[in-house]
Amino acid sequence: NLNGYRNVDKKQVVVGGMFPVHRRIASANTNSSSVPLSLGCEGFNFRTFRWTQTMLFAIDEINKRTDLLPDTDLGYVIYDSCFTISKAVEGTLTYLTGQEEAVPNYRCGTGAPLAALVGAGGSDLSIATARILGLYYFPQVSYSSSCSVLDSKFQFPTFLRTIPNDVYQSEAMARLVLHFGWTWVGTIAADDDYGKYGIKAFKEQVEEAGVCISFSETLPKVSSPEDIQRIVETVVESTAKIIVVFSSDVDLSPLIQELIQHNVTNRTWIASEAWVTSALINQPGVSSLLGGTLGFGLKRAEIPGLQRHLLNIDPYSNPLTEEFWETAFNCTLDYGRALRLAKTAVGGNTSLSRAVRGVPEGLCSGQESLGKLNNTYSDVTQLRITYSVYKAVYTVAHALHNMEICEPGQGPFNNNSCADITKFEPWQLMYYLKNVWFHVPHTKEPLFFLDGDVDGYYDIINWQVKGDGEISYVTIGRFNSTAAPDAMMTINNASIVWNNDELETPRSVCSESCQPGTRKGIRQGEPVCCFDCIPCADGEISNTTDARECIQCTEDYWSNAARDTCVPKTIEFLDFSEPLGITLIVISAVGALITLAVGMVFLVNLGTPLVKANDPLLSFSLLFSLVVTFLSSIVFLGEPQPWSCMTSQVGLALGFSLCLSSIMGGSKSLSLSLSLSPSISLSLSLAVACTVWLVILPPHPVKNTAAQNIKIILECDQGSVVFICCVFGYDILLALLAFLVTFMAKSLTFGMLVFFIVWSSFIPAYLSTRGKFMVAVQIFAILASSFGLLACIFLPKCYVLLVKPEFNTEDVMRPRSKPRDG
Ligand code: TCR
Repeated sequence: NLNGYRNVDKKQVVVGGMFPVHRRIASANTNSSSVPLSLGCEGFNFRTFRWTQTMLFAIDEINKRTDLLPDTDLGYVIYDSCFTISKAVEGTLTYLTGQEEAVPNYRCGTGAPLAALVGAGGSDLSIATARILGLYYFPQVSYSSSCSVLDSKFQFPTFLRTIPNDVYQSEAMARLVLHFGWTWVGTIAADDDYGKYGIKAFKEQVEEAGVCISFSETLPKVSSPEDIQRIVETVVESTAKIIVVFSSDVDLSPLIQELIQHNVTNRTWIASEAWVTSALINQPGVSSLLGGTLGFGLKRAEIPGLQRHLLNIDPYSNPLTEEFWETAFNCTLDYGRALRLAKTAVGGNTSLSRAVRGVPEGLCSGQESLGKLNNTYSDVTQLRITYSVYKAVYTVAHALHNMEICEPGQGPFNNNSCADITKFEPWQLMYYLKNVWFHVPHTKEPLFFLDGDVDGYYDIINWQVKGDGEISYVTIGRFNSTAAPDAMMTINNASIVWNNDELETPRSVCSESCQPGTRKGIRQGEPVCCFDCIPCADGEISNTTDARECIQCTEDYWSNAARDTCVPKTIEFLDFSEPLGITLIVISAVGALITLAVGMVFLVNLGTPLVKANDPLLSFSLLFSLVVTFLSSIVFLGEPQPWSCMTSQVGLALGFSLCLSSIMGGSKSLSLSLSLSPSISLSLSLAVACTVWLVILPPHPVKNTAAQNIKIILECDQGSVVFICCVFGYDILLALLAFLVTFMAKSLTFGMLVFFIVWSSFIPAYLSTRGKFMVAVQIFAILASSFGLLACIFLPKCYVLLVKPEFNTEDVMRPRSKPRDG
């Protein structure tokens, strides 16, 4: 540990410092048969040693100033926490109680009060020390403990920090991931409070925004090759191209080494503040793995004079500088000096952090040039945590200064009293620390605390590989928690260089998004970002990308081939203008005309025996009914209207019944004197029934959307199935009767046979067609049966009347009709 004073004439205050100068403690001695000793440390860390020297530099600077603490000199005690909680606690207890044997106890020895502890490094260490210090209301100002749990003033009443709370960093990371549209990321966290809480906050924020976590791994605290191997496998196997790492450089470095061995490339790493500019990670050979990394760095500052101070340290001043020197130059310091050290070591513990190391070969003089040593210790280009240390020391100094300049009678304490800088209570300094407000020297940054925290400000740093394979840190944006929500993060996308000099922003999605026409189908047991795109079913569409559901088209619409819009269904009915319609009209018109012509022929030959023999009235009513049926077939055509629906079937039914009853009446065998009356009365009764039908449940046009998906069929709803069955059942009955009657009369049978054949083949044909062709089939049946009747009944008669009038005599007629008349 280091300690020192400058000027013995002034009042003195001691500031404590705690830095993780070593990376770990030496492995424990498990032998419990001897007195357990405090463990030594190993793994000298040049970066954190620079922080230590920065604290000394800042104290030196303050002591030299005449405007800050003019009458007081700051001393210091520095502990090495060895990156380990137990060491940090040990140091805190030593600091508070002064039990350490090897160094003078300032509190008791000189009466100089202890001010505050600057430290203790990682959050897990600070949490431990802050709990102990909090018991005594002893202030602690941390330069690197950023974990969000430390913001609880209830648990850590005397904890302040000059590094922003990690909630800001987690938010910034989440925004970064969302900014680039990455929805599939892997996370790696250190096994400490920093890693766990940091990654937890990040995950919460991105998952809320729909990002999925491909894997979450935890880095081991104690070296464990199996764990590292497992993480490497996860990283290699995962399809996530973005990996967020919340860890300190010390914990991450073994993984990075292993990944380089495995030649892992093509990933973009998101770095937390603790490793973003670390020389421990940025070693030669990482460029293919870590080129293009994006990360968050604290505010950077130039501290004039710091480099000179760093290069001018005296290797002999204390055990840490000695170890630094020997590690840096890989030698053993001058023999005489080493001997003296050995002597002090005989007396017992030399320091809390006795280094455990082999003594290298070769001697060094202590005159070696640090400037020539290209080492992260003397690199002052990335002063971020270093700057935070600098601010922490100044914070304590300014609080002490305010305490010193307190005017008696105007102080903040009981009865407006002041605290005495030579013997104050820790809580009195805490009061000044909380209310400190000053500009940091050189950078002029204003510094104050809000609930012990400072504002969240980060540079967004991009690792850009230069020609020679070296990596430079380029600031490509910034995050500022005090800005308006949408202005917090600014990124200059164009200045980013991605991994492997890729020009495009890398993509990291589990499944590509679903195009319109498809919907997301979840995969059982996988995160929501992983899905299949399932085409929409017939009649359903999706018009957005990544639709969760397909939308059913409304009744009159149907999906197009691409399934991305609903198109109106085509409307279908048998129109007059189309070829089939025209043909049918022509045929039925021809039929009607022929019927009329036959009527004319009969009228002209009214007096002839042939016409007379066939009851001209009945013939005319038969011809009339045929005209009606021919014309009724036309009504079936065209877009169905209320009137056409009502007339078509009814007209047909009436036409048929008139026709059939006329045929029946025409057969003399029934010997009905009034041959016309039965047909008229039969048809009349049907007409009454039809009127009832039309009034109660009238047929009406409907849109049939159910029969066919892509078409709307315009057709007539017959209103009542019962009625139409009755009406045509009646017709069938008449037809049967007519057939029977004509069969017995041995005349007209052929016409009725045609009629039956047509209508019995009509039924299956009708039932097996759809849409407008149903109408056509029905019309065909009507026309065929009407033509059949017309031809069978009237063709022979017209032949006689027109071609062979010589047969149209009483003689010819009589013998044939005589047996019938009986
Ligand atoms: N806060 C970390 C520790 C840490 C650190 C660093 C360690 C930070 N930055 C740089 C080494 C180097 C930020 C913590 O634990 O809170």
